[in-house]
Amino acid sequence: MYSAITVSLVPEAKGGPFVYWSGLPEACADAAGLGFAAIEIFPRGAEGFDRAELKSLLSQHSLKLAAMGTGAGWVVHKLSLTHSDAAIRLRAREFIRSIIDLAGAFGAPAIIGSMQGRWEGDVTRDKALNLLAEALEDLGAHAATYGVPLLYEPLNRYETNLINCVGDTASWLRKLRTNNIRILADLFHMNMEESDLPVAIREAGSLIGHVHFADSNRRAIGFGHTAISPVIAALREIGYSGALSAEILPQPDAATAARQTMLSFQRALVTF
Ligand SMILES: [Mn+2]
Repeated sequence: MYSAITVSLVPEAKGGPFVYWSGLPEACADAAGLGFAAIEIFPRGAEGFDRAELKSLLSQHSLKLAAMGTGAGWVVHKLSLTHSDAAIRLRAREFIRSIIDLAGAFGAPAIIGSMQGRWEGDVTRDKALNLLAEALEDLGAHAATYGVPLLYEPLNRYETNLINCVGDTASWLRKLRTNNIRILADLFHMNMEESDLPVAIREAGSLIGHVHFADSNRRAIGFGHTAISPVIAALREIGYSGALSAEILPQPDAATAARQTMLSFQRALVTF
């Protein structure tokens, strides 16, 4: 396992669960200074993204790119893979494809979270899940050309009505033709939806490809009431070797949230 911390480059997402908001140079310097191994970026889009700057910052600070989010497609452009309008669904897919290309060039996977949308109106739950499955087949195959998986994140009930639990996600993914989708286990969403976090992690096993490391209240681990040691033990048991990425609110401030995350690794005896 390795440590990672989130950076938002999307002003419209202000208030969202990302630690750093003041640009990549500051985020990389601070993350590396605290001993993080990687950053996870929430970009505004692939267009206009300064790839050369990212490459140079990662190398300068010996950081790796853990993953890139696609949520700006929803936050900024209101795109979703399950929208009732086929033209919007197509634009959603192209937006995600462009992030797969951007992250893939750095050997990192893209994340499908809020871009999954929700079922409503003319779109039944079955139809939405079929639309989502079709998109994952296509985008999962595209991610494979970079030798990376595509990450799918089950969200809590207030953010989607499609699939909320890790176990249900695992059963659903096992029915797809592609074997290149991995589950993003977000401990904040899981705190709301699972009856037992370690059990859910063990059940999904090798399908887990990324972890959003957040406490029950979306703050740094240790600032809420999630028992983290059994979660770490379950991740060890399934042989998880991916990121523990702090997708958390910058509370009381970014520096304290980042430091608390590092402290929580030490307290849970996570060694990298
Ligand atoms: Mn998340």
